[in-house]
Amino acid sequence: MAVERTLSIIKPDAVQKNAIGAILGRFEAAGLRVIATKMLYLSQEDAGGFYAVHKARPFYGELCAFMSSGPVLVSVLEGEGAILKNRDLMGATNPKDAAPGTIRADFADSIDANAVHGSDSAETAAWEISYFFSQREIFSR
Ligand code: IDP
Repeated sequence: MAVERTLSIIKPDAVQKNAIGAILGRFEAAGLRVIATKMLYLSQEDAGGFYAVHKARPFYGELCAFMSSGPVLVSVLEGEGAILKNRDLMGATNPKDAAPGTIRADFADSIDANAVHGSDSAETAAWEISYFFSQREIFSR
């Protein structure tokens, strides 16, 4: 399997719950490596630009407001099949549908406050990583 990079965001609800370490620990235990990370307080504009793909969706305003409601931890994860592996660790978007043992099943409260974001394709991952990180901030092995 190819070594990939993916963007992870620990959302404001999970940061508020003091779950940063627990969530990063799950990535590491699954063989993913944190090769860049930083804590940010997104503005509505930062969140809106990041989620521009969802602009036409009815929940866009709510999503941007939530993502700028408190600090987040953005990270780049690297490893074999990192994109799908991270999505598997996260679980379904709605925590009610998330499989037991996934991050969203264990830490998320609702479909909007759902603890984590993870890129959904290689193309998206490259764009999302460049949205938050410069090359000098990424430390691959
Ligand atoms: P994903 O985060 O599992 O990839 P997407 O469909 O890409 O899910 O949606 C992006 C984010 O938008 C979700 O993580 C969730 O926070 C929010 N979202 C998606 N659908 C709804 C909804 O129906 N109501 C409120 N928020 C939603």
